[in-house]
Amino acid sequence: MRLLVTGAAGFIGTNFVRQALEAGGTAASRVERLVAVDLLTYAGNFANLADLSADTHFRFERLDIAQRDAMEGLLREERLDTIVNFAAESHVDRSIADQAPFLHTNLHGTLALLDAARTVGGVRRFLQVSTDEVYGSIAEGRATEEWAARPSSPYAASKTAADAFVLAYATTFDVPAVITRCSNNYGPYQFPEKLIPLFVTNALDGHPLPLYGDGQNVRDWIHVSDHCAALWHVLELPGAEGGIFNVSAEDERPNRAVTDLILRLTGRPPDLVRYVTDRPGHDRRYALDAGRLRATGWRPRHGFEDGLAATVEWYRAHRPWWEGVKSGAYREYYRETYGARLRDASGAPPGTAPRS
Ligand code: TDX
Repeated sequence: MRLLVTGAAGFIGTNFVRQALEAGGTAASRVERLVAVDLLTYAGNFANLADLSADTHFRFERLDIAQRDAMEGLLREERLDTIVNFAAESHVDRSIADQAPFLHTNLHGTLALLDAARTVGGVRRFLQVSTDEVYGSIAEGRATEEWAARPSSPYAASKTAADAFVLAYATTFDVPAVITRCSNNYGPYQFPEKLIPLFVTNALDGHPLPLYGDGQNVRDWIHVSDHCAALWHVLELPGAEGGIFNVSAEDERPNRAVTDLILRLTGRPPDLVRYVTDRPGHDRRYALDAGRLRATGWRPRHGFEDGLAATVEWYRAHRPWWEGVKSGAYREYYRETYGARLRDASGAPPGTAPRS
């Protein structure tokens, strides 16, 4: 494969690239060339990939995927035959504060990349990395790929719109595109604005854990390395063009239960938990049916408890990484998102008596 990986310095992109190029990595033998692109906005971090620079298979370019001509040039120059599009603004809370970057990267960026692929030709597979959020909140059962999209947040709407264009380009222009929709990821290199890395790093520092609403919203968790293995699997699946594949370990948990595990793994007391004002439009539950992908032979390898314990250990061992990330503009973001909410917070869920 001669790969273009966009959003390569973000959380999932980093794990995917490292799986490809690390010695003994699951995909190393399949990769002839890997061109990594990232705009290095707040959540992208070149340090995640810096040690790979000596690898002759690897090239890094700081670029915006919405620059269609630059993308076309790269595809031509490097004769790339496979595209994996991770590049995205991905945090729901940020999309509520300002949807403009989400429209730019998630929709216009994906469209630019699709159009570059169509123009150049020679691309054997275009993999769009999408999300379970396109299905919206799921009251009962597990969403299959046949379910209609019902996005709740501006983030989810931008990913849904991008999925629609991917399918349109597959149908109208024969771009050999595939969409994967994954459940919530956790693991190394995740930016500490998402639930797990935020709570793990706050707990390690003895800082409060701001739990939204009643803490009973449910998410379906998968270790990032299982997600990445699923992507390699789908890249090589014959006849997958035009298809959609849910990716999930089908392991759902209420947020409070995840929080309690984090407290146990970090040895912190329950009174670190603060119930704060809920996220507007907060989806109650995500749950995916990954039967279609499992039927092709893919299986997740990490159980949640073990995967989370390893993740906590990773954050414990990589304090300089997350302390760097949590400085500067992050502090401003944290103050704006949590400052007032934490001042008004309670140690007990809304509508119940405080614990002490
Ligand atoms: O401070 C917090 N407190 C809290 O209670 C944060 C950041 C989150 N939460 C809750 C909200 C959700 O119910 O935890 C749950 C997980 O939240 P996020 O980590 O923000 O993820 P979520 O909104 O579920 O979306 C995630 O999964 C789908 C990713 O952020 C998306 O990028 C992905 O597409």
